[in-house]
Amino acid sequence: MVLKLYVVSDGPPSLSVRQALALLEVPCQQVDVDFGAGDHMTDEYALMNPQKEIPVLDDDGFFLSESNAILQYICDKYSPGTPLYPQDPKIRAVVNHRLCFNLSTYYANISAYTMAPIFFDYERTPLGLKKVHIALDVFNTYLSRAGTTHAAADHLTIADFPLINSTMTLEAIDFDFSKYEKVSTWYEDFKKDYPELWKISADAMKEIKHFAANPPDLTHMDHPIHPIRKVKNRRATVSSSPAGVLETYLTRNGTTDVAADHLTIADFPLINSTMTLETVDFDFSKYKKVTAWYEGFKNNYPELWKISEDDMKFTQAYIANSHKSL
Ligand SMILES: N[C@@H](CCC(=O)N[C@@H](CS)C(=O)NCC(=O)O)C(=O)O
Repeated sequence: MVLKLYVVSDGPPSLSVRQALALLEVPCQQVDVDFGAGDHMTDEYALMNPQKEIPVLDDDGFFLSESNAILQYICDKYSPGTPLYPQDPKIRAVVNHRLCFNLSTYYANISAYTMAPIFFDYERTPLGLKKVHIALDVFNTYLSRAGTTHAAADHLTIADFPLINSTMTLEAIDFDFSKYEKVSTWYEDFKKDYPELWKISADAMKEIKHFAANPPDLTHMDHPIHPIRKVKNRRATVSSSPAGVLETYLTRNGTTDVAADHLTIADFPLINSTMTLETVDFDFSKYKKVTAWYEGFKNNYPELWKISEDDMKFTQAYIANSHKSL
């Protein structure tokens, strides 16, 4: 029976196994697990993997989870002697070391900072950032000390895949790690030297970038560990009725400005309140009088409007950045 691999399309551990299978040309049926739908948290899935994590390999009823164990098993069973998982005890030990280092430290620290806040209700904290730098610094040190072109040897091994995919999640959130020169060179070399393998990571990176910009709504999920982020609907929280009331006042008064046929101090706070609607792109054009008065203010008092406009631009930039860093 053909191998089956349960994967999540943007999950670094799944990507690493897919890369090994692709390189070794091991036929395998990929089964996409819908993470958002919680497919991996069902009792049925727990029969394959009680950790309820993705990936899982199904080799004719032999179920194996933990991507490192899957990588080792694929090489041993389907390509014994492959340089991807060297037989020499010392080289193999270094490969195993790098796999453990990734699982315990590198991926653990990095994914808590890159991935977890995209999908769940976690903040990116200074402590989290410190841990990312520690992970990068340690890996950089390993690469410098060993002086190898790849993570564990002077050729590609299964240790490269998980470390590449952890690093890829940093690129996905535009995290600049260029000061870790050895890591940077090794990462860029992988892209150049193994374009087919890199494509597997690159496609996932696009998905992660998309989710970083549009955090998924997982409010339906009852996760045993991760806190679920409440979805903020900025538009829905903006009440339209105050604009409707102002529309009524302007209609009833029949004045060009809010309190008279000329500018008064009453216009300033009302302009600035209305400006906050424009700040979040709230469409209030159906309030014709409000719109005419608001646009009239901009045209008639450009110097005064500039004070409001500067504040609006500042807030918009702030919203855009906080959204980006989710
Ligand atoms: N140690 C595992 C980690 C696997 C893992 O964390 N997978 C994520 C998807 S990328 C997962 O299944 N998370 C379960 C969850 O958050 O509910 C491995 O390397 O296989």
